[in-house]
Amino acid sequence: MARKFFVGGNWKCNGTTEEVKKIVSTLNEGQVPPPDVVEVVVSPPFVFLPLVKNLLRPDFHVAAQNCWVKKGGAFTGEVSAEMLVNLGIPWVILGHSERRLILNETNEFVGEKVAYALSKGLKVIACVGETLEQRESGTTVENEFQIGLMLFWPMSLCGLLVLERLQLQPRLRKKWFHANISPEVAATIRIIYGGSVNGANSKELAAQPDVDGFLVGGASLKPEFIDIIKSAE
Ligand code: G2H
Repeated sequence: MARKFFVGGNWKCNGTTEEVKKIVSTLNEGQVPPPDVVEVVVSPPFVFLPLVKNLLRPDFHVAAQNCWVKKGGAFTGEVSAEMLVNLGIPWVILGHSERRLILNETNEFVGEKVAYALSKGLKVIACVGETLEQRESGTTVENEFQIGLMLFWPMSLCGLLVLERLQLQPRLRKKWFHANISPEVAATIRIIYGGSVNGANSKELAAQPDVDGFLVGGASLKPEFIDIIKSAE
């Protein structure tokens, strides 16, 4: 059975209240395919989550961009999975390449975060990927799967992000999950692509084998995000 296409908008560390309201207004007015065809999830910075959740059309959903690795407490500056659940935030992005590269989040740390978030009922957009340097040195994305994903297996992974390079796709086809995890996971997991997706390239990217959706950064702040959502059709 065809998997529902997923389009995530990662707003990263951008926006003022007024800008956020404008983006939401554009989204709310957008003519897009119905929810049984495409699942749309936008991810504003933490401070705007309640505002966006309250203003956003009901067929779109919200995601946090991160959460703490375990139960909250004396962890200054962190936001726990329990808090997201308490606010009614259904999704969380974990292991984004910017957090791995800039904040030194490791596979093990990301794996623990994913496991904890799933255990609290959050749906997870788990990000893996590789830089060109890692790729050329043989540190492959499969290693991230093995180290990261095995830590929190069994799980019900709701989305899976592949960053940086579309050339990764042939190595990430569903057969990898079939061989290394289980046929059931291979049948249900969604592989979503991230990295410079925009209104001009989304249609072609969506037609690639085993691309079940996108995580969109910069273009998700612009009206072209509606065109990207439409590429699900
Ligand atoms: C990769 C991606 C999604 P962008 O970071 O987060 O962002 O579409 O801006 O490349």
